[in-house]
Amino acid sequence: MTEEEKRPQEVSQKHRRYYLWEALFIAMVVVIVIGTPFAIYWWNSSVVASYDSDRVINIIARYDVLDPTGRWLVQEGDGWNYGDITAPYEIRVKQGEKVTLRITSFDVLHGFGLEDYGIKSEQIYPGKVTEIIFVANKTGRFLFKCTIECGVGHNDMVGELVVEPSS
Ligand SMILES: [Cu+2]
Repeated sequence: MTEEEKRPQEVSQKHRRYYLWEALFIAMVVVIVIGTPFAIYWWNSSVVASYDSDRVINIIARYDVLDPTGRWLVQEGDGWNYGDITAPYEIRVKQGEKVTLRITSFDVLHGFGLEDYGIKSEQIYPGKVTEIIFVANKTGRFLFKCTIECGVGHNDMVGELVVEPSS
């Protein structure tokens, strides 16, 4: 076999190897893109199931630049529905319940302050869940606010904790 005859074969073999890597890479991307939401869903629901609180309430702090409005999206159970801007600004519990708030941010840094219960969170980051656990021992309506100057809609970020009598 002369050198001239060998060359085309080498080239096509190299190409085949290249396509194999490309196919592998595409398969990996597909697995990550499709698998990530499932993994997050599974992780969230397993975490919720493992709390020993009476109530587990998810809250998303969301600052909308276009409105511009700051919002608290209060979602009980295993929801993390970032787009649900009609979610109430209200946390409703019964007296004596042990409450776990799992707060995250949609966008920028926020803070959660519930003065009447002596609660002031650390900084709430997007993509990270900040937990606050307390026992709702006082009945009434208590305001909670954003404690970090997050933008023009910052002052709108006022919600209410409603603690109903247990009897
Ligand atoms: Cu704020």
